[in-house]
Amino acid sequence: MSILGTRVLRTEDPRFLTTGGVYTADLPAEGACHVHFVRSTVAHARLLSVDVSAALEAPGVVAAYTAADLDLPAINPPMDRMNAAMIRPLLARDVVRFVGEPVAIVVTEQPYQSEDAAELVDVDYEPLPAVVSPADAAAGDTLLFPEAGTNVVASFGDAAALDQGLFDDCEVVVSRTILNQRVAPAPMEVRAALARSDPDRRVTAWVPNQGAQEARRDLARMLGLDEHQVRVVTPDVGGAFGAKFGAEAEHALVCWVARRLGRPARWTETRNENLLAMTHGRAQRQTVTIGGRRSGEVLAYRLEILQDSGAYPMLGSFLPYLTILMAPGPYAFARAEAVATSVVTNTTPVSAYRGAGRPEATAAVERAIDLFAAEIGMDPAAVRFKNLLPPFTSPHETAFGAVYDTGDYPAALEKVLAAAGYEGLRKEQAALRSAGGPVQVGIGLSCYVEITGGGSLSENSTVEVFADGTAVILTGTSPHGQGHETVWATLASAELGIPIDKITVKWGDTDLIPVGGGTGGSRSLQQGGTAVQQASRELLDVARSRAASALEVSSSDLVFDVSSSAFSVAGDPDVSVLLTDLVGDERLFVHSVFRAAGATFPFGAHLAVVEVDTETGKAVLRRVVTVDDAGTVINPLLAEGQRHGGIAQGAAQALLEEVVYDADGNPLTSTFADYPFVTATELPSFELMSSQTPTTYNPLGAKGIGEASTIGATPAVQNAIIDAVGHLGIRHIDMPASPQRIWETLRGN
Ligand code: MCN
Repeated sequence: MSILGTRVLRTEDPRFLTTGGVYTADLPAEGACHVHFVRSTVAHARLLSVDVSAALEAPGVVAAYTAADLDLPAINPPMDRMNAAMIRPLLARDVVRFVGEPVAIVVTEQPYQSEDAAELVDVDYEPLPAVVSPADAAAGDTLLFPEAGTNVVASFGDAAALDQGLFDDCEVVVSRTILNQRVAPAPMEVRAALARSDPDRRVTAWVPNQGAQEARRDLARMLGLDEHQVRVVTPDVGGAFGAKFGAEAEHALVCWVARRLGRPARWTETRNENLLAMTHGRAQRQTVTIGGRRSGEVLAYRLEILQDSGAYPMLGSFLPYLTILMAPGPYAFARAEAVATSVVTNTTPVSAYRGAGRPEATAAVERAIDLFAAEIGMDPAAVRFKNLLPPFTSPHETAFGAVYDTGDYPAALEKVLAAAGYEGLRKEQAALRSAGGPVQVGIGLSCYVEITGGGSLSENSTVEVFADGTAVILTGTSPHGQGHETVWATLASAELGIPIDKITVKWGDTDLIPVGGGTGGSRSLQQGGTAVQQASRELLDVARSRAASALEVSSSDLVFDVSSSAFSVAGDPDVSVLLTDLVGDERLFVHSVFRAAGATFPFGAHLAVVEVDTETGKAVLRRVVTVDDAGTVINPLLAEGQRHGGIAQGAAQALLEEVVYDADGNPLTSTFADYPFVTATELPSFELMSSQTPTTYNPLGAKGIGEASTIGATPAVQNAIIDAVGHLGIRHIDMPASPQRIWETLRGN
């Protein structure tokens, strides 16, 4: 029996649970100096002067720099479609645009000396009006980049061309503006870098990231170097959630300091800096309009998005593109439209965060469906069944150009409803409502389809077998909690018969693996894992011809037995040769590139049960029942782990997480005392249903699971909270549905 599809234990865990990982901050670096960033304390201001002279006299200070010392160009927006005038100097020059933006560097011998020295840096700000809300940014009264002539980074779709008659034949139309709030990725490991300038002026940078090759590209671009002059090495990474893709200004500046001083330089930010200056996620204001018949058919849907990009265009400005791509979700709406505008504001830049654009699409349409159901007085499950696309096995193209590969959306919802005992839950709710007690129960649903592996469709892998019975896999993906070491070894073992514990997986060193797409968009298994399987199979082909020579038979007469990892002559098992014995003077390895036929579209349904205390506003999550169909599952243990983490993160957005600024752009959530994240005590055990609808786009049949549950959980939990108080006339509560917000809504504030 194949080990694929079995619950192979994570081979990573013994090390993490005993000696612990080796993170960037743990790496030894003799003679390293410490980089500290002096960050703007004002959201929007003219920088009149930055004076580091007093800091230079402080104990242990090696150097201090301002923008005037830098010989590096400003960073251009990452995509052509973004406003090209919105450039970012690596250290603020002339203007600061968010609290936390680096304005100076202080370099010290010891880390503890840097904060005292940084206090002595004298920055003279002339405050400018801060633009905090995206609506104000869109109004354009104050411009962050006057030279750009607008605060708009990019637009998607033509708002002026929206169909005025879209809802004409609808019996019922509901419209609402809802918030998909700004959240902080908050990985356990904060950002860090260690850089060394090599004698040949190459720079080696150790950076926690999601893909060394992308980080190298970013560093080379920011440092004005060719890629071959930069080597990136990825140590253990303590969580990333999309926010460690590539490299940021701070990473490049650490490299610059190392080159400038000719000695290693290192930086590890504080948690406060991380919450201030690591990119944030989500941050969309959405207006949904939905219309249809009183019998439950939705005829038309419109989504209008205002995306807060933060102070500088990054991937966040592009996320509405993905939100629009997935706007109608799993539904067969007759007509749908979506448009978006991304604007800059005086806040921390926004980039990818688990799901990156797709959770926002699901949140919008799932709220819209519930608003419509409430308006026509129909059960939200029944409305969903009326509008879900029927099952399909050959690709289905949507009006927005997404090509859904395979899916059975009604089956996912049916399974979840049955497992949760939906009818019983509704009866319990009715009983509680008629009893009129303070604690009410709500049942929230969400159906979703999302896109994974949508960027580069290719990934490479090298598999090499050694005479001592071991093997090494090189991969272009870059795990940071997903368990690739386990699964990539499992995939090779299933082909080659070499035990998993004899297989080493390597990634994240650009000298060793110059090409790779990294880990993001839940692409790794379907592209990187398939590349490992493909390379292993090709290696067996090479080995087969060597075995044929060794045994003096024709290749076609040979069979490979995985359980013994040996070739033998068909019908004569005694004439055999071990795979590892075929390594001679010539190495036995294969480098292979797999190219997927397309992006894949995982789907599912989530049901959440929430209790809301109508006197205090406190919501308690009681149950989460989900189907998350990611095609063929290679390791159910790991896939379930991803679902657990995803549900927790998704529920946290609905319940409590939010980055908040005051009207002047001062962050109010820059410590973990103010920024709440979810812990096990707030979460029930999750009820995970199994469902596997293979894709035809890769030989494994696998789709991505890394983000799916985050996408499904948020609207299910939000809908459950609103459902708990729906009988009191409440149709919507923005996220996070904190006790205060629920309490205020109940009191009509
Ligand atoms: N898997 C499987 N069968 C499937 C799909 C996946 O067995 N059909 C397994 C894979 O072998 C892998 C894991 O599940 O071990 C996740 O695989 P995949 O869905 O391919 O996702 P990636 O490995 O590409 O992970 C990326 C995804 C993203 S985009 C974010 S954001 C995210 C996430 O993973 N950030 C994480 N999960 C995270 N988990 C941790 N612990 N930390 C993060 O920062």
